[in-house]
Amino acid sequence: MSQPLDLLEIKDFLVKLALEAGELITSKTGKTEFVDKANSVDLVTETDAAVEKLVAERVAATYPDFEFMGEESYVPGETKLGEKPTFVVDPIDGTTNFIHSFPFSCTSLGFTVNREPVVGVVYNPFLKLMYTGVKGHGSFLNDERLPLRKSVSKLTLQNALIGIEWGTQRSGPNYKCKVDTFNKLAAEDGAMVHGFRSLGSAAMNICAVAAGMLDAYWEGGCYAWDVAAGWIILSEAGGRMVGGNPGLWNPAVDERVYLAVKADEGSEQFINDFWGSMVGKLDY
Ligand code: LIP
Repeated sequence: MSQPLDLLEIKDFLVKLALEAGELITSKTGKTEFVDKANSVDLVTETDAAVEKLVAERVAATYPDFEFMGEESYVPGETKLGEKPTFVVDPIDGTTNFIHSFPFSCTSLGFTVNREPVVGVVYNPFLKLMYTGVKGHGSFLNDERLPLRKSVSKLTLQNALIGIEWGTQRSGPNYKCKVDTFNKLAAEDGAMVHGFRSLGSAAMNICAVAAGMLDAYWEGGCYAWDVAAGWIILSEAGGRMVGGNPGLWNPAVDERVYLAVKADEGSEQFINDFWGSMVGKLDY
């Protein structure tokens, strides 16, 4: 019978690896040419690839029997997230931030079993923010347990500070759904929420929700590697990840449409109110 997984040992391995990856990331920021992927706002650099290579090599050397899924080696239609223990990695989440030297990029190192995130490490080497989460063992920002901020009032849509992203699709029905929903949420004759923030990194947005710095984060179009690590960090902080479309209470990690909500007694009502404010549906 295979040995039970030591999730805390895996977390420690990923923290050490994140620090090593962070050294590489900070050494290259502002010095790396970028190229387009799907279009002129979907960007990648040779540093993304170099960091993924480093992470993949360390994982293969330490956990040769586990699977690996990374953004830069993903092959659409071929790479599938299976039930085996899998490292689900975005070497640099917030690549556009990295290119612009805006200090909100991170390495996002997730670990799933049966497609469920169980260990997550998200490290922003510019601001020295190490977010960690292990199933059943809580989540932390550096040495502080999450959430850092207790709600001063019950979470409501009107009082919410919401993480959003424009993403890389800038035309078509998904873009229209986002823009129309942003407007409905912000407008005086809509929900008139307190505000929006776009950190430019799904992982950083989710960790900000886990910490209680954001009340929620809504996005469609990102992938399992963008969210896997943040997901367990969020849930171990008492937060909740539901789908980015109405009624999707239990999304898969590769659902590609997400709504992260902080720990709060009002979160279920918030989720229903948010979904009720959407204009159209996301389809990725
Ligand atoms: C980014 C995501 C972000 C999304 C961007 C991009 P990347 O990941 O974290 O949420 O809005 O379009 O996909 O490409 O920087 O690893």
